[in-house]
Order: sequence, then C-alpha cells, then structure tokens
Amino acid sequence: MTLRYLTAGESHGPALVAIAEGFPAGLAVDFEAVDRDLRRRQKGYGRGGRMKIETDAAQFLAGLRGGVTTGAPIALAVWNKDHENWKDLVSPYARGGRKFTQVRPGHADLAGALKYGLDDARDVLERASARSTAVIVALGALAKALLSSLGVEVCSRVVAIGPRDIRPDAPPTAEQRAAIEASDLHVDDEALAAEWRALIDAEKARGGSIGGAFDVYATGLPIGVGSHVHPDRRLDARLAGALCGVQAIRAVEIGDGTQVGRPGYEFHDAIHHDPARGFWRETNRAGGLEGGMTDGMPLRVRAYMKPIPTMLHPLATVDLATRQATQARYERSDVCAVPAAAVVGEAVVAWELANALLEKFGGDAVEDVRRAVEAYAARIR
Ligand code: EPS
Repeated sequence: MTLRYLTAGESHGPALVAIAEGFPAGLAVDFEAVDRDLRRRQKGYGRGGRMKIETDAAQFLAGLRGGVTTGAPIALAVWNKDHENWKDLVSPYARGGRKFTQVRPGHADLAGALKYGLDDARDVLERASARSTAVIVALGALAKALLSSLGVEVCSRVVAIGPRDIRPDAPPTAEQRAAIEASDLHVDDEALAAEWRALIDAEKARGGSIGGAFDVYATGLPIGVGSHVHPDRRLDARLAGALCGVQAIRAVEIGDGTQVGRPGYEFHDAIHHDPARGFWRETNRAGGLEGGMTDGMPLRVRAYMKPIPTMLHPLATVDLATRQATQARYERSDVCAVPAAAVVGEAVVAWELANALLEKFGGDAVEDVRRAVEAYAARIR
C-alpha cells in the first residue's frame, strides 16, 4: 500500500487522533477545506444532541510546514468537547459510571464484550461508535486535496431514506451540488427531502431509527486505475471494503451492479472513440469500473446504511451480567445519520482513489505525480 493510516480514540474520550503516511511532498492543504468537511459530517436532519455539543475541527500536529506537506507522516487530532462531561467515565485515567450490560441488538456490544472478555460493553461501544468517522473525514479531506491537484473531484448525494430510493446515473452538476450542500438531507430534490423528513419525524416519534443509502461519485479519473491482475488490487473490491468499513454500512453497489435482471446488452456500456475525447461511453451502467479498473467514466458507488441500532423503543436482549432477558439500553443517539454517512463515504472513497492513483503514478513530490498523470493521459488517447 502506498498510503496508510492508523486512528485511535473513543467517542467520549479526550480526542480522536490519526497518523497518515505516504502523502507526497508539496501538497498544499487548505485547513479551512478540511474543517468544512468536518462540519458537513456534523449536519443532517435526524441527528441527535451530541452534534449540538461538538464543533469539530482538525488540529494538525506534524507532517506539514506552512500548510504544505513535507513527505513526512502527518499527525492530526479532533478534540471531543463532550469529553468534559465524561472525563470521570471514559478516559485512560478514569473508569466510572454504571456498567453497560443491556447489550443492543445490531451493535458491537455483545460480540465485542464476549470476544475481549469485558464485563462492561462501554469498553466496546466507545470505540465502535461512529464518532471515529470524524477523524476519517479529516484524512479523506487530505486525500481529496491530492486528488484535486490531479484533476479528480469527489462528491456524494443521499439516494434513499427508508424504502423509497432514486437512481440518478450521473454525478450532480455544479448547480445540483450547491442544492445538495444546502439541503439538510444532502439531496437536490426538496420534495423528496420533505418526504424523507416526515419519515424521520415518524420514526423519532415512535422511538425508532431509519436507514438509507447514498451515492459517491468521482470525476476526472483516467482509464486504468486499479488492476485486474489480483483480487486485492481490484479497485471495486477495495472501494467496497472501504465503504463496508464505515459504521452501519451493510451493502455496496458498483454502478448499476444490483440490476442483474437486465439483459447483457442493457447492462454494459458500448465503447466509442474520437480524437477529441479519446475513449468514451454513452451510458455509465458500470459506474466507471470494469475489471477492477477505472474505465474513464465517472465513478459511481452506492452504500446502504442500516437503521442505527440504538433506539428509544428498545428490542429484546439478554443482560451480559445476569444472562437474564431484558431490554436493550438506550443512550443518546441519532434517529438518522445517512447524510453524515455520505460525507464519510466521500472520505473513504477519496482515500482509496488517492492510494490507487499513487500506486500507478506515485512519486515523492506532487509535481512528479502530476507529470506522470499527464504523460499517461497523452499516451492512452
Ligand atoms: C454514536 C452515538 C452518538 C452519535 C455518535 C455515534 O453519540 P453520543 O453517544 O455521544 O450521543 O452522535 O456520533 C457522533 C458522536 C459523531 O460525531 O458522529 C454511536 O454510538 O455510534
């Protein structure tokens, strides 16, 4: 792997931290753009009380000078404001509070506690929490900066809340993107957003939660990023793995990958060529990926998020301490976090794309990478 990272941090601990290694030198990082993505992740209709407490921002600690990467490992932290309210409960130095034993179906509580020999599922849920996606978004913003310097842009749109979904086949236009960013449901269709808000309100009223789906798009990718030669080098496999690594994501679709009822001639995309555009397609059912490689069309991948398992109206469970039947414990949570997950989806997709581009065009300085991309683009015309 060319790019790699490690993260650490608990949901109510002091901070979330990350170290990223492998970024070429000479990449200008717009700190405001990083924090803008962190703020985007905090938004969305259906979020719970925690987001009123936090104002996420990344504090860079190493790997840049004057806003430009040096090639050294990058270290950053996102501080948890809420830690002040939890410092006697969740901290490397303190362990307080009532034990969390009424394990929630759908969460990591039960398997995590049994597997690690813990009598308090808090030790599990603090790390399993989607709070950790804040630092993933900061890492994704670095990957986006690199992609952007190579002409690749990543964005997303929510395509389902509850049962009704939409299937737009093209990345949003600039105008649609502005509407998506202005929407509290991260979609460019206000009538649909109103429907979805009503669904979220109804679930909130009955103590439930609701899932959905989002598309992530990337434009500007040259043909041939990724590889067909080995399973772990296939870009579709890596993207699916990265998206399934995000909390609550249960399924990933590449392009129109689930539409397998269509005959082959309505499933694939005929190939054309002209001197001005090079190779191109009229349709993009493949979502920009064929044979584990980019095909030159915009990337389009869809991720499905389950309803959050923490619910005011709890499911039946078994108490970890007594092995007696009980009800799942409720903790403050979100009713719907699909718009936030879309921003996390952008981050993990950007990371995988940056990594795959560096594998093909990698160099120690951004300028080397840029030159390699340009030379290749000229060769494959
Ligand atoms: C989460 C539970 C909630 C969410 C949290 C994810 O946190 P809390 O228990 O503090 O109310 O708000 O998401 C975030 C904190 C975040 O930043 O996205 C969980 O259990 O996964």
